[in-house]
Amino acid sequence: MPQEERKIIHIDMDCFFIAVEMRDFPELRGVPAAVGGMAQRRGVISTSNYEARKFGVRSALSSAKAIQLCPHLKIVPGRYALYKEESEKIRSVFREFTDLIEPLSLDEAFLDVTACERFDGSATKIAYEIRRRIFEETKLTASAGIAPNKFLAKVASEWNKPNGQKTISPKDVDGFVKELEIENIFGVGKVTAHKMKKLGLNTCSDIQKWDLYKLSHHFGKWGLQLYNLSRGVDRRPVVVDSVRKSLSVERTFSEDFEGKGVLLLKIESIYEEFLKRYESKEIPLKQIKSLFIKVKFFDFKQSTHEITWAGEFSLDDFKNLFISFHANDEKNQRPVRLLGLGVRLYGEPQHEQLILDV
Ligand code: TTP
Ligand code: MG
Repeated sequence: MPQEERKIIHIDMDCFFIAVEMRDFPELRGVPAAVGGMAQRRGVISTSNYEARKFGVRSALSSAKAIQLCPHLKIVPGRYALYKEESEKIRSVFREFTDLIEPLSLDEAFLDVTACERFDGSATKIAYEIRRRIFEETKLTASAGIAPNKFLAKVASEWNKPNGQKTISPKDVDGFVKELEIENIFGVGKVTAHKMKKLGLNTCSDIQKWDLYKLSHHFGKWGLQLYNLSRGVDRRPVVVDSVRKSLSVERTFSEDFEGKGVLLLKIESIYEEFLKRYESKEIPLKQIKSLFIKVKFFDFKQSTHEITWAGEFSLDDFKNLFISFHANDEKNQRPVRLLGLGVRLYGEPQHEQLILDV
């Protein structure tokens, strides 16, 4: 099917974590507020409400800096299990409209509604209804972007945030991308944007003036991507992840922890939970490819440590994995905000290997 014929919706909840808190605690409404760790414990901001954003308080900023910028900021600890529950409710709403759902995070997903026949197939009306149903179920607001592909749908969902939506219909694509600044293209971070601007590329229409050869010369393999995206062309499908590639359990702490001893204790309790999940899924041992631990530090930098594996595993194997990771580099001893552990799996069930005696 040509990409013009697809109808993609990108849904993104508005200031998700703090929106949940404002819903449950009215004293946080109308004043600058954020979810985050304590400043005294070198905590960071997970997200902030719009009142706080006016002061420059944003995700990943240290809480200490946030209070400097906005002295009357109210910082509350996160309730991650609850955010996950709300996320589940949102996903059930999506399933009322399509099975083609690609979640990007707890609060964000792409939906392919090309085959959805409700509202005479109008993706704009479907998006309104999805947002209305989300509000009915959670009392939280979402924004939506509706477009012929993922790239444009995602850009569009930002356009009328919060609690709004924008449709880019196929006939509007050309006009829309012409004005679009390069920072909106996925994959263009600060460094690439700087490089592009030095070359005189500020908007998609600037990129359109370069031929594929020139783009490839300057940006390598990425040149083709730029060529297409600057014209609003993006053929990536909405991918439903059906084959399980890993099984893991992770936990975000309400405060940062450091020190091998305390983190090993955390590993013990996470492992218990993991084992319950593992056993409930009846995954055969031979499907295990590797064991891994995942660590997110107080500054949101993230690292995984992995070891190839075959056969039985135990708590001690994960503990040893953590100990070697911890000892490997001083950087790995920074305060930790999230710990996870799990197994990676072979994509397809592995067949018994036949061993022949000769
Ligand atoms: P986002 O969708 O990036 O942000 P948001 O929903 O808070 O705000 P917006 O209205 O602009 O969409 O992230 C979703 C949630 O993920 C956010 O509520 C908190 C969490 N998060 C972090 O914990 N740390 C981070 O650095 C980011 C970017 C998000
Ligand atoms: Mg969001």
